[in-house]
Amino acid sequence: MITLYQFNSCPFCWKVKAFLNYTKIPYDVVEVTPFGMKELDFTDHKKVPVLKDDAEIVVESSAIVHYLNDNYAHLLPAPQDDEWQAWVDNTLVHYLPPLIHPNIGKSFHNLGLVMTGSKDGAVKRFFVRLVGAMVMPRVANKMKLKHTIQNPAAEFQTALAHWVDKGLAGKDFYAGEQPGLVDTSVFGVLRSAQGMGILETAAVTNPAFGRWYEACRGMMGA
Ligand SMILES: N[C@@H](CCC(=O)N[C@@H](CS)C(=O)NCC(=O)O)C(=O)O
Repeated sequence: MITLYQFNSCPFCWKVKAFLNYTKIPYDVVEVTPFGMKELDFTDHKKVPVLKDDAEIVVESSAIVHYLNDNYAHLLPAPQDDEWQAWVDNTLVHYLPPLIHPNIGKSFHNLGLVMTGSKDGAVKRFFVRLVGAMVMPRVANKMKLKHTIQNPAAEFQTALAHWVDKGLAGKDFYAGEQPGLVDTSVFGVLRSAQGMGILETAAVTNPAFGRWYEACRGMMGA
């Protein structure tokens, strides 16, 4: 049985979930406590996602997706898959923290959205949300400096336009008529921001992006 150890707020975890959902591989989810990560006591890797497949432990989202594809799904690779996967991990994902956590108030609000389905008790949920809202705007600021992001909203729109123009390039999906690995990765990281107004704004500004996103959403889960 496959178990995914994750944070519901984590874009890399959503990348794996989008792949699992699209390829209909059954899996369980364990929500990891951000402080202490005691659920990951079985591994020295203290980042999510972590995948357990019976005795096999796989870490790092891209390695997990490749493991799942090689062992279960067998989606065919498309040209330049690796370049786009690298763009997702090294460029696209960096815009999300500054957009989701620009300040404590917005961060608190958005963390509430991602924790809606949490099975944790109310006290733990509130504590995780409060501490998260105090920590995440600082993390987001560091990310802006590290990746020289000056205007996250505008640069995010530019990144999505790049995806639509050069990635989709007039096709329904990157892989053609059906989604492939890259579609699940792009959709997955973006899915972590669903319901926060960011993607909804992007879909109005860039309708081709909106159509692709909604099509993926229907096939890759909630
Ligand atoms: N390169 C890793 C990145 C994973 C990552 O940064 N996960 C974050 C959550 S989004 C994490 O676990 N942070 C906890 C920490 O650094 O203590 C991957 O693709 O899996």
